[in-house]
Amino acid sequence: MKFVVGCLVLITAVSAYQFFVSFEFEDLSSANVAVSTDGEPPTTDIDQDGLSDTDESVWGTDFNDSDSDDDGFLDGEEVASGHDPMIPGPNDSIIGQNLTEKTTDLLAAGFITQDLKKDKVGKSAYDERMDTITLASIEDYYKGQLPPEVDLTQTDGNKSSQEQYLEALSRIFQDDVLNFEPNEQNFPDTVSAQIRYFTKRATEFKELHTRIQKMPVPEGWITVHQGILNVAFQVQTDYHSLSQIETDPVRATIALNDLRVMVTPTVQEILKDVQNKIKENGLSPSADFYKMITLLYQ
Ligand SMILES: [Ca+2]
Ligand SMILES: [Ca+2]
Ligand SMILES: [Ca+2]
Repeated sequence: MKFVVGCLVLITAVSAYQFFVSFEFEDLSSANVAVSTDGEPPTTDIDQDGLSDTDESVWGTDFNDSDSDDDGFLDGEEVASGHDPMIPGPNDSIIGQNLTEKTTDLLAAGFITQDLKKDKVGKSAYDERMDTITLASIEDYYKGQLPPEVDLTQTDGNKSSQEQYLEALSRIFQDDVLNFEPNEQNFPDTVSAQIRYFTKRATEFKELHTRIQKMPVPEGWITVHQGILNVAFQVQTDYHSLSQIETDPVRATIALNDLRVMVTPTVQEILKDVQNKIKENGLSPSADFYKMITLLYQ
């Protein structure tokens, strides 16, 4: 267990370092919340709440009401800070408690009670307690990523409904996923723009999750489908957490690690399942579908 924790801390530290050096620090008080991402055409925001009219439909909020759940916080403010704009506060956090505060509290308690005084407790007890604190944050993070229970519509598992299913998946992925990955040209270079970028991506993955959830699923594909839904939810949570870089850097660091290290193997595992099913059931998906698979494997 200790080795695993050590590796996680190391990976997280390296990722965090690369992440933070890419930042140009600036005053966030001037940040304008989630109106548009740099380089993208501005979208309209009729009620001026920081959430574009298009994004309001993803969140199910009213584009004519700046505070859809009447809890005193603007819809755009809520999305950008990881709160649900349709559930009145205070218990409306999408991502859970502040992990930086929690970690700091645990460390402070350890120093006060002298449980974290290396000279007093010895090196091995000290190491063990530090591991426990690190693990507690990581565990809390993953507890917040438990995907919601969803009701899926099932269809029969004949060949044509399976092929239709793959086509529908391929369309959704082409629309919503394959143009996501930031590269050096389109990744914003200021903190406020990066935060808007992460918030925007979270909204896009929420939309992806909703679209996939509504698809009819042929018999035999439920596990694959559930896997895809879970990844969409996981990535949505990761982007929400990354957007909290200023207020909760511990959470953002774990999220970055999750996106870089945990998500890819899960996606590849699902793609392997999909390919096996195509072979087993003698399906012939279109060329577009294979193009999507190739792109996702990269
Ligand atoms: Ca709006
Ligand atoms: Ca509100
Ligand atoms: Ca709310």
